[in-house]
Amino acid sequence: MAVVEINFDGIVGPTHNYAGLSLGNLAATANAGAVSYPRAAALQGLAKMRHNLALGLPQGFFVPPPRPDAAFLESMAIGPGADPALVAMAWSASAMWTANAATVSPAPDSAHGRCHLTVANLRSMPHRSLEWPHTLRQLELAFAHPTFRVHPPVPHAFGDEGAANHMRLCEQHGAPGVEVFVYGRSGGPFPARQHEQASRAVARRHGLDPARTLFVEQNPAAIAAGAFHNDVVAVANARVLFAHAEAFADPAGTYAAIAAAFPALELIEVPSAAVSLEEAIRSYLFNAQLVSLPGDEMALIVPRECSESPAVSRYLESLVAGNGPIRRVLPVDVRQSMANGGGPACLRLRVVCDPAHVDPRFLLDERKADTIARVMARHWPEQIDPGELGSATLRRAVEAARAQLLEALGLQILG
Ligand code: SUG
Repeated sequence: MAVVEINFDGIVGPTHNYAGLSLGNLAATANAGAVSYPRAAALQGLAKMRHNLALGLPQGFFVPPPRPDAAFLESMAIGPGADPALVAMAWSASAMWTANAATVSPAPDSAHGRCHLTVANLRSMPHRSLEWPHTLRQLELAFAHPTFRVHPPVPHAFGDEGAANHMRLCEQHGAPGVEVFVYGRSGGPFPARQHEQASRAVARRHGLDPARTLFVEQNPAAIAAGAFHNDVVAVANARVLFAHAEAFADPAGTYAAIAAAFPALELIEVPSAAVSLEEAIRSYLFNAQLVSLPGDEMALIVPRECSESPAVSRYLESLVAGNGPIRRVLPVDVRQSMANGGGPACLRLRVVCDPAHVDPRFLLDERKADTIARVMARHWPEQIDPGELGSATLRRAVEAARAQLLEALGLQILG
């Protein structure tokens, strides 16, 4: 079978909640303390996966880690009366945003001829720093075939947030590509989560060709405006880079460097006059899945919130009416995730490989989606008030829910 791009979405865990844990993520901060709807959130995520399947795209998934995180509760001696923020960290369902699970370099880009995955340490946010051990176990299982190489995180001194700060341009997915790593510099009101030295270490580990590897700085003003990851303001697929005019610290220099390494580049830059940086971040226009459909037409899978912004709607109409490479705009409803700052692109990790080399337990088809939906409908809590986090009754319910999912998928080994 040919090499294809597979999107691996994170199944939304049964503890999905709004605890306001991510400084610099404006949606998550605005919704801190709100009641969440884990069942609806999980079904929305699953519907997005089915939408991709219906488009003829291969689809995979990852399962949520055990939450609450017992090792964290114990090592921090979190007991009754503890700071609610600490309790919420242990209960976070943030592993659903698999764009932050790892950085992936497909085999054609690597001197080793293997597909490399480096698990992200996510060290900038305490709740997210708890994700990597389970992610590592899961990736080692899903990608055990010798054509893959799964690496543990880079040292925690250097923050790494995975594929959310990484873009790839190529003629076709299976051809050698140019990989663009986007890092931030600290200094603004919010943390810069991706460190340059982490990106450089990942590129070295993956055996990338320096002539086809770029390191570019994110615009500090974009981080200050709420673009805590590059994928909030830019996305790439095949020959296309779709970016906001204020995404990079040096936009002209960035485009010139990419074009020098990849002359076939088709740049679609959205000017601030058409969509302001604030509107881009509010609507998550760029946190879209830019995908090549069978037949090679390109589609932009955007969150429904885009249609609520007159400026973004106008822009998208003109985009499709023009003669550019993006031929279709397809809205999806992931509102529960969006309220925590996670759009369609945050919910997926792209892996370019031969599907026959992936452990089939992590690949989705309609029948399996029906099974997963049944487990969610039956076992995922309908709603969670953040005040309930820490409750023994809720803990039993969410642990049982996850166990049911693992059993239905034959993945008890991750229990
Ligand atoms: O890391 N939100 C996530 C959203 C991640 C989005 N991912 C990408 N852009 N690729 C984050 O800020 C909020 C959880 C809370 O506050 O309860 C949260 O972790």
